[in-house]
Amino acid sequence: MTKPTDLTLYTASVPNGIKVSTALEYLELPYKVYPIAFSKLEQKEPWYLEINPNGRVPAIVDVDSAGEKTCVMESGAILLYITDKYDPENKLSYPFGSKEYYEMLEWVFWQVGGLGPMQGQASHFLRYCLSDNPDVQAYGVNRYQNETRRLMTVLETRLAKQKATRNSAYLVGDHLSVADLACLGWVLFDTYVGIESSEFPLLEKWQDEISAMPLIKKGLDVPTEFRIKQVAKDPELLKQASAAGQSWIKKGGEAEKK
Ligand SMILES: N[C@@H](CCC(=O)N[C@@H](CS)C(=O)NCC(=O)O)C(=O)O
Repeated sequence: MTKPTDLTLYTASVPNGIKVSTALEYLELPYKVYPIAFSKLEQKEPWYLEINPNGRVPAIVDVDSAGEKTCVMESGAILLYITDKYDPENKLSYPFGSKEYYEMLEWVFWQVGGLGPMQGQASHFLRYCLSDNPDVQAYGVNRYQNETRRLMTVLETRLAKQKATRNSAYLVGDHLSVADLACLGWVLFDTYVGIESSEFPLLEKWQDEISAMPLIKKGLDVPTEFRIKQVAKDPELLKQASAAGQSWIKKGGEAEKK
């Protein structure tokens, strides 16, 4: 069985969500989308916590033809679940046990343990900081923007090495894999955290080329049109995005404290 019978993706138009929708689209798998409304704190509702006890997106529920239900949370685990189950031809992965398979794991784990959390904090302090103290904001922006830049330098260096040693434009092996999609979800939000794409020329070319692939483009537009590059360049749209984010982050923090 290489196609899901009944798979639902719970997601929003955010870095961790688009990692999964781009993978599902690239593999041309059938799936349903349930858009999670952050403004209504739907990600903290009891029914959703049954699926993802961490109260975050993404999550998937995969019901097989025998009615057996599997819930998976954590974007990295979801990407590996999808490729393990539904990518037998390794279009977006590498054969289990191969050198490239472990390199793919390295970059997926590197992203979920490093780039995601650090860039998420850069985004928090730059766009959604709830403190009125400008020193608090400046410290957070400085610390996490610098760390995000350092991590993007690691990606830039990896791409240079891949080009030199394998003549490859991808993070692992000779083709696109979930390692690229895990990182792409965040790299596309670079300008939003005050980092110009042009600071990292290889990474800029990598993100432009991958996001222009028709199936990837389709996945970026799940559950709504992907507009972060436009938003990041428009002061009015940025103001609206910050205000909306601050509002649910404040309510979400209070709900989680309870
Ligand atoms: N480690 C998790 C992180 C998930 C995460 O933080 N998702 C964010 C969106 S990018 C979210 O759901 N935020 C909602 C909230 O904080 O309540 C993963 O990789 O899936």
